[in-house]
Amino acid sequence: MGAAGLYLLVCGCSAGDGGNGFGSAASLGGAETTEGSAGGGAEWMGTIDEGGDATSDSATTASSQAGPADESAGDDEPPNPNETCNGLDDDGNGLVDDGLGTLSCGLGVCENSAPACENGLPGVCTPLAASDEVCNGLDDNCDGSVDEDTTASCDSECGPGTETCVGGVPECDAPQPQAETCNYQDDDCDGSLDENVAGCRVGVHRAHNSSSGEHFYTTNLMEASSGGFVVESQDYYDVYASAHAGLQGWYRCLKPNGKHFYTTSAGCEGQTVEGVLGYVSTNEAAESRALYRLFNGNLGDHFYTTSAAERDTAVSSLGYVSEGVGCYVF
Ligand SMILES: [Ca+2]
Ligand SMILES: [Ca+2]
Ligand SMILES: [Ca+2]
Ligand SMILES: [Ca+2]
Repeated sequence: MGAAGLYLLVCGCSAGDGGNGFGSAASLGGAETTEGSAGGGAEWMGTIDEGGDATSDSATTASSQAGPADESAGDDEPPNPNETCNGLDDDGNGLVDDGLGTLSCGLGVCENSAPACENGLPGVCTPLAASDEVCNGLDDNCDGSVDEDTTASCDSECGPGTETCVGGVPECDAPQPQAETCNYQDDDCDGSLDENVAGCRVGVHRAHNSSSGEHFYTTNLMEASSGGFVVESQDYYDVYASAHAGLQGWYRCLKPNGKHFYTTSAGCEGQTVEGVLGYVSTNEAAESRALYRLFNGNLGDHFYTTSAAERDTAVSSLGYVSEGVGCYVF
C-alpha cells in the first residue's frame, strides 16, 4: 500500500518539478520521509491550484469589465470610431458593424430612416411617397412647408368665399345662412325673402267705387269696404310695413277731385300727401312684380294692376292710358 502511495506522490512531484523530484524521492526510501516529502508536494500542488484559481478569477474579472465597456459602446450610436461598415467586428467587442448610427432622409410625411450600415454595406435611406398638399397640418408634398398654397375658393348657400387653412383645418369665409328677419334680405339663403316673418309685409286690398269710378287701395280692410267702395281683391299685393335698404315709400296721395293715387314720390307729385301705404321697390328685384299705373282722364281715376293683360284691356277697352310701372310690389 505504501509503495503504491509513494509512486503516485512521485508522479505528482515529477509533474510539478521535473527529474529532480523523482530522484529525490528514490534516494530517500523511508516511508515517513517520503510521506513528509509527499505532504510538502501536496501542499505545493495546492498552492499551484490556488494560484490557478486566482489567475482564473482575475481573467474573469477582466472579461466582465470588458462586457460593460462593450454595452456602453453599443448604446451610444454615433461614437464608435473603431468600427467601420465592413461586416467585421473591428473593435473586437463581439458585435459586427455596431454603433454606426442611422440615416434619415425626406421631409414632412416623406421622412424616413434606415440603418447606416446593413450587411457590411452602407445603408440606403429612401424617402416615403409624397402627395399633393392639402390642408391637414402635414407637409404632404414634402417640400418643408406645411399646408402651403392651400387657399382656395369656396362657397355656401349664401355665396362665394375664400377657404384658408387655419391650424390644419380648412375654413371658408363664405357668408353663412342666418335666421330670417324682416330686412328685404334672404338671410337663410333659401331663395325666399323674409318668408314667414310675421308682420314683415302687409297686404294691400283693392277696392272700387262703381258710382265714382274710383279705384282705391288700402291696407285697412274696413276702409276698403266703406264709403261706397267694394273690395275687389283682398291682399291684392303686398308692401313692406317698414322701411328697409333697397325699398322706397309708396305714398298715398289725394287729388283735388277727391280721388286717390299712389306714387313713390314723397311729395305726391305736387298733390296732397295722405301718408305712406308701405314700402316697395323701384326696381325689378327678387320676388317683386310690376304694379302698372294707368289713368282715365274722363273718370279722373288712377288705376293700378299687377296684371299686364288687365292693363292692356284697360287701355284698349276702358279708356285708360298706361303710365308705366308705378313700382314693384310683392
Ligand atoms: Ca408642403
Ligand atoms: Ca398639408
Ligand atoms: Ca329666406
Ligand atoms: Ca330677411
